[in-house]
Amino acid sequence: MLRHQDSATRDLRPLTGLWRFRPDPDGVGREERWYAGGLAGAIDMPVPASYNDIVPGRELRLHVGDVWYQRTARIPRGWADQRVVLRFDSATHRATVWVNETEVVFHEGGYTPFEADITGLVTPGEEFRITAAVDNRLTWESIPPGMVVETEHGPRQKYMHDFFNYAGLHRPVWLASTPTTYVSDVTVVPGVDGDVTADSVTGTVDYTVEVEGPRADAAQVRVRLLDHSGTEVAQGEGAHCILRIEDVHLWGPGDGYQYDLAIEVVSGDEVVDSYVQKVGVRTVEVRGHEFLINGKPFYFQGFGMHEDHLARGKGHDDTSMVNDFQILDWIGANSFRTSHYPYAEEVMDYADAHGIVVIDEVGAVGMNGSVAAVLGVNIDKVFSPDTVSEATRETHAQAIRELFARDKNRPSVVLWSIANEPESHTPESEDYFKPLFELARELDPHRPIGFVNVMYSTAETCRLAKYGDVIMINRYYGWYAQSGDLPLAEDALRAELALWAAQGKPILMTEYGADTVAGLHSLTGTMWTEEYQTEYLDMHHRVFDEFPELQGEHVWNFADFKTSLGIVRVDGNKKGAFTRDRRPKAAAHLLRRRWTGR
Ligand code: BDP
Repeated sequence: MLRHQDSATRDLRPLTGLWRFRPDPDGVGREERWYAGGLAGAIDMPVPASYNDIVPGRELRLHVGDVWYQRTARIPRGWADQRVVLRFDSATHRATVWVNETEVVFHEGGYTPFEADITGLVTPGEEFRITAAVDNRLTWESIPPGMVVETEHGPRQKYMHDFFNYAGLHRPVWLASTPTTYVSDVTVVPGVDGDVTADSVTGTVDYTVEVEGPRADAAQVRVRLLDHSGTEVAQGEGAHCILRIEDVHLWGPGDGYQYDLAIEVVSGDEVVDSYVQKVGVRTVEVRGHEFLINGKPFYFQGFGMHEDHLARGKGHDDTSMVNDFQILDWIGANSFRTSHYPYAEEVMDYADAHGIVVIDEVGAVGMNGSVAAVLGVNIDKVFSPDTVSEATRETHAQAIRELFARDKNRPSVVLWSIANEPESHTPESEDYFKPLFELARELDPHRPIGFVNVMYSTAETCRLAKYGDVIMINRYYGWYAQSGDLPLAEDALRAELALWAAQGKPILMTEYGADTVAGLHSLTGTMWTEEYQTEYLDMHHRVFDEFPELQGEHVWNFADFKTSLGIVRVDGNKKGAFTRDRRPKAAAHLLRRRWTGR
């Protein structure tokens, strides 16, 4: 889905700020038509933010079901004759939206955008009411999956993944105008003609522009490709064409150079619509055990992260975003994984613009009985008609389609992860995943694809590794296995890496880490201390450096984060190199030394 923007023919207004908000614990709002008027007894709720931690008390934090958001907005007078669109960058995990009393859109999936054309329902110059019922329930048919258990004290949400089920409107909401005949989608596929490592490289940009609206058939598309100084470096005619850029400035790690593809839809002399698409030209290739960006081996160093902050939970905020990216720069990280769901588009824009490499992950996490058991949730069979089933796969496929559509043009995205730590050694898991790998390949034949494996499936038993281009593994030797015993852990890690190395693909250690309470110290190798975390990391790095097949290390996690309540987490997961408020643990300094030499 094409993002909106201000252009010569378009306007964009954020609908962020305070919305009215009312939880619906009894699930009566739809029947009682709460959208038909002002929300009774509503409180103020910031957007974007998770609602869970805003109000003291358990009620909202552990709420299960719908909550209602509402506000009014005015359509600018100048928007007469324009198409008007209401866009939500996300609503976690599903939402129904009304404009005044008309339902305009329903969307499933908590981390991808959706929109509604509301032109016929609103009047330029006048106010209208937006109401959204946002449902946070995770079920066997949602991505990620979960279970709602009915009890005498009301419903209880259970889930099999290790981060808190924050919900609400986590990202901005927008009111946008476009011309009635408009650019509805743009796809760019960058490439190079010849040797990408040569001194002077010719870049190619294969673009496709889709136009919709009453004048679409008669309209022409013309494009100009502009460099940073605004100089035209190529131009094209038609909805599909391949542009050539002599002596291209490549996008690369640490260099987020992007061109502007200035698109115009014209009819005679009239510019009907104009839209600017950013384009980074780079190549990505897996060759043997190497992961090549622009023909050069790239070693991933960085973190698995989370959208997780004090008070606003998963709500996007530019201040924290830039601060987190500055910290990543300080520590020498060149990449991160969007564990375990698509992140805000602002985050992806920043990564594109600054040359930060991203493993983009679909929100499919918690499909593993063994992992769930560690977190205190017991399930018999993960893949079955009653649990993760064909219906779940439909939701999962849709989540893949929507993420790929959202992020397809991003140079920062060099690898897709279609799931984190699913069971992957059983025939049922293979049956479930095979079509999803096929779908992902069909949607994007240009980027490598993979999934993230967990220790319960080894190099010998994993049935999914063969479908991926790279091997991504999360391993916790010295934490969940050989707990506290680093010599034993070291042997086990080395032995396992040797088995994966034999498969001839690049190996990425997408998670390794140890829970660490900042300020807890020990001279005797005690787990949970800062010393243990650094020794643990040192041991891993020693082993990693023995394996040329290993092409990356992403520490789990960048920062401490919230999880569900349980006996294995003390106020959340503490595997951060930083605390939740971004103070460095000793590990952060160790990583900085390793990654920057400073
Ligand atoms: C892995 C998961 C991650 C967890 C981590 C941990 O991928 O979500 O938070 O382990 O246990 O199983 O800390």
